[in-house]
Amino acid sequence: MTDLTLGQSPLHAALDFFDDQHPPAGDFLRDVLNGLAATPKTIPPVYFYDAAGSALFDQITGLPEYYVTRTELALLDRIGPELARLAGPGAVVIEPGSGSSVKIRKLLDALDSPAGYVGLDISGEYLTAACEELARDYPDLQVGAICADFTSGLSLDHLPLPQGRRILFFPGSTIGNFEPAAARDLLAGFRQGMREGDAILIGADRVKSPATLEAAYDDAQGVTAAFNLNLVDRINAELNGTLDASRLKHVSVWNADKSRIEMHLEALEPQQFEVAGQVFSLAKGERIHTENSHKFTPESFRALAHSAGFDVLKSWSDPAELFSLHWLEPNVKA
Ligand code: AVI
Repeated sequence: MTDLTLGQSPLHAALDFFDDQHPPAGDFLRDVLNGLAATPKTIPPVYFYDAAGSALFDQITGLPEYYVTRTELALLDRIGPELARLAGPGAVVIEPGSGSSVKIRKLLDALDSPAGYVGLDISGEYLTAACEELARDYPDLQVGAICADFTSGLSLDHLPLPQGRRILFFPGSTIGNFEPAAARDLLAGFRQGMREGDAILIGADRVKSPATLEAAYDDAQGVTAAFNLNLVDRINAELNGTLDASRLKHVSVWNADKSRIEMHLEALEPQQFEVAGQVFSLAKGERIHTENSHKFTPESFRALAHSAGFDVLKSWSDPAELFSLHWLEPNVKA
């Protein structure tokens, strides 16, 4: 293994390299205090994913109303041979925000003798565990891990990667959780780390009936509500908060103007609460905005890709046109 951090990090025997870029930890306290002082009140969705929130998100991916994950998985199965042809032999897959091991395995299994896999995530512990498991299961694959914040761009040039074509894999419609300008900046940041001939395989959820969308984000079993309300538990536990989850309700609404599902926590009655000694109040019906999940048409997605310097070479959808995967390649070289 090449330990690019020269001894600052634990050794990960199964990996070919571990590049710890020491991403700055998000400042939960600062972001919550600023967000609650703003109008409307807001908390960034990145804070959903503590251990309890990540477990709830895993449950969401299996819910009958949440068509996103199963549709994308079925699509990956269907288009596997085409992906193998597009990527060619010996590709190196790079996964920013490395997530579901089921999806990455489907992709690796579909490709023609992939040469490498690099997972990139802000949480080093989770990342290295997932990459090590992959390295053990795919002994012919060179596997590396980068502990970094992928929203600050990709820097890959210093890494001992195999020669093949690089394919960035960004599934799940995570792109939809970014505001349009941030989504463009994110893709443009990816593009800077790419060479001619490299590609992105990206999942993007589609615009569909508001009823289907709202149900996907407000399921009958209340798992998405628990996921949203878990933020309250996290604030109370970690930031000395006094929010009362029983006086808040989970709301999911389709915002047609912005083409996005929004999740909010809505006050059932007027209330005051503290976070880290600061007092806040909510009027009855007032909301704390906790997440945006943008949905795309083929045209709006193509416009986003173009604005970040990519051409959409190929797009695939399931028969019901719920979800799409797109193959992007950098257009004119900078
Ligand atoms: C992670 N992300 C793509 C999910 C989504 O669909 O926007 C997060 C989520 N929020 C509620 N349900 C799922």
